[in-house]
Amino acid sequence: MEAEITRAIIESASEEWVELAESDVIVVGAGPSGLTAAKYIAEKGFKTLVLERRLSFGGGIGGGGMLFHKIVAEEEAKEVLDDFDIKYKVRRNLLVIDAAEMMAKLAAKAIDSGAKIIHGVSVEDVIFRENPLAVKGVCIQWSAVEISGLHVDPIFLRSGAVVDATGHDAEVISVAARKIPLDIPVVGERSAYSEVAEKEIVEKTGKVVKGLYAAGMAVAAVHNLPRMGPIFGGMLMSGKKIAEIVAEDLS
Ligand code: 48H
Repeated sequence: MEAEITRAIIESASEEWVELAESDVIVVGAGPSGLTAAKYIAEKGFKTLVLERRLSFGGGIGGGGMLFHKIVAEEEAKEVLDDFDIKYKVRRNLLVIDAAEMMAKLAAKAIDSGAKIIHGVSVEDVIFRENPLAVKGVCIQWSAVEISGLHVDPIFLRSGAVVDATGHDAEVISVAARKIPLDIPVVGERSAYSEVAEKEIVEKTGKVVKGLYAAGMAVAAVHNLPRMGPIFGGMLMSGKKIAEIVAEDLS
């Protein structure tokens, strides 16, 4: 029995990993922007892989506002919330949402739309080509290896598009900006200015270089935009917008 458990797990995981060596789209980060992007991209029929460093979904959602288990969104996010069947209550002109419900439903709908989500994997670099400059995939490592500090070489996953949905540090774009001539200084986000921050992030959501895209707080890091605190509508709308842009570029 024990040997069969091991065979069942390793056989089925390995079969899938062989398939995952190439995807249409790799979304890095299973936070609000990444999960939203994954759902809308996958439901258009693109082979979509989400890589998440942690062993959980939702990125910054679970922490709510300073560990109070609620987050908020503005009116504009209603359409996306409805697409995910996420409930809300209106209070002080804001939509108030349960953090646990949002994490669970974003993940469930992304998976049901066909996106594959793998936990415990970190993206540490990109694959690139020159003339014209383009990102062609990512270099990945088990998060446990990353945390251990052991020197273990990564493996590669190719894709037509890579979406950096890694949050405040824009990890994928930052490493690319250091190592290939992207011509963008990733200077980081600005201090809080909630009235404008979400709108600006959605506006600037888009392509960074051929094959590499920014969604969610990564957009603020790349474009030096203000943060907004625990208000998440902009993250959802940024995820939806990047899905439309990526789908158009890949079609
Ligand atoms: C694999 C990685 C890697 C990597 C990171 O932080 P997130 O929730 O990101 P967003 O942009 O979808 O949402 C931001 C929101 O949570 C937030 O922080 C807000 C609104 N803040 C406003 C404010 O003022 O503070 O999720 C990113 C996910 C996390 O789960 C990371 O573990 C994961 O990406 N991740 N996964 N490889 N290199 N880097």
